[in-house]
Amino acid sequence: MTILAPPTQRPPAPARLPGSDPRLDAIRDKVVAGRRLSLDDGAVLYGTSDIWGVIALADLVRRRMHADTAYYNINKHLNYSNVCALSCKFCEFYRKKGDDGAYTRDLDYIQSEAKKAVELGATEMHIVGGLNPYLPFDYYTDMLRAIHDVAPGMHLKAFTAVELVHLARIAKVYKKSDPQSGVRCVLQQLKDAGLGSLPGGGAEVFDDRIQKEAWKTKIGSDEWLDVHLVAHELGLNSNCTMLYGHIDGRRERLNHLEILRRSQDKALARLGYEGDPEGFIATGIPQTEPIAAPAITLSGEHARLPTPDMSGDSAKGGYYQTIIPLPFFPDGSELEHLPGPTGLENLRTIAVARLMLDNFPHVKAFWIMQTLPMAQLMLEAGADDIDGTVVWYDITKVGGSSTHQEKSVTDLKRAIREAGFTPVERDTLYRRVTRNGKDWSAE
Ligand code: V47
Repeated sequence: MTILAPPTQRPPAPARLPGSDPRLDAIRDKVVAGRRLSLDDGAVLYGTSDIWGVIALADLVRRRMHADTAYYNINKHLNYSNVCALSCKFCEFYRKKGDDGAYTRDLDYIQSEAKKAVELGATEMHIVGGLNPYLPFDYYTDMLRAIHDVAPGMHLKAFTAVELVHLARIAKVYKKSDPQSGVRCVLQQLKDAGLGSLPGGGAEVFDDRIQKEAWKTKIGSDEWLDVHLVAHELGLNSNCTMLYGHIDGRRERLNHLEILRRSQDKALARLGYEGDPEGFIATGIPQTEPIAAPAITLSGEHARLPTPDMSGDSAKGGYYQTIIPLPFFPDGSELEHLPGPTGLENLRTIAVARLMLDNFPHVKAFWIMQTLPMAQLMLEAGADDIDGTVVWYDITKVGGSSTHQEKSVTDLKRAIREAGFTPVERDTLYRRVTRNGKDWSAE
């Protein structure tokens, strides 16, 4: 017979659960107080075996910013050409002119895709391609105008920083001595033609060693950051990515996040936000001159940054909206011999990004690359967005899937609800969308 000990004789409850890491206590105190984490804190978050402790901290930040909201959108990706002057080792998308499967879409094709997007009720087209040396600059402005002719309300999130430097070169306005002015010139023309924001691609990992080994001839971190700075100055919002799990290490990822965090500090300082010594954001007090940026931490409802006004003189309100950690897919690339990151590394990386990027309103688990089941889990690990319905995606094909990678709104909402969150349709600028059939309006 088992005799239960009376309550007074039970051993005291352990101070922490088995497997939990005491080093996370000090980090939790900082997170609770809204203070910025250091790179050393980041190394603990990456190094600890208590991955569930890390996830719980990221969830705390995510819920403080977005409660149980999880965003999705109705969008369509368009890859206008896969012909590329570069041959990055991680990329299975690029082709050389004349190769099997090389394509460049004409304006009729692009317009018909835009019409299909309207039929689907899409609010966004995400448009990127290779650095095609055979297309003139006019192709790009004509493309944006052609889409707007048939889809006037569509937000065009288009062209990565790498493409924009390429466009400045083919438009013959690029000067090595002053790369920003050429990029400003093409961005202004693209904006006049209907460009709405910049996607986050092409950032890879900001590190010279890795760049030399895996994407030698691509622009480096300084130029990538310059392009986004100019976009922000022109009132365009942008996103950023981190391509990880190839020849990079965790320390390099943390450096990448730190560089992005500092870049966002500057964008928010230009917007008039002041850093608070205690870490919590002080609401915007406009400053006359852009300053060396203080650390600015977003917290609570302040995670809702103002939608930039893209017109006239007030067009200086751009910032990074979301970080999208992208797990490396080896298949078909020159780095095919590498295994790619594991599911737990993907979960941890989303959580670390949420915790380190305290001045980013959003963290996206891009379901196409993470898979929808993993994106569901990531909503509990710091992510508040899973991207959209997508339809066709040509850059990575997970597990041998075709370019047709589509989810219905019902699929996305079901996945979000099942994970315990409330699905909210957003537009590209994270405004809530209200629908009446195919017609929609944003907040
Ligand atoms: O720039 C290329 C990456 C990016 C591979 O801004 C690869 O909302 C993994 O930037 N394995 C394009 N990744 C995707 C992208 C993106 C996606 C979703 C939303 C947004 C946004 C941006 O894909 C490229 C590159 O970094 N990539 N090859 C690969 N084998």
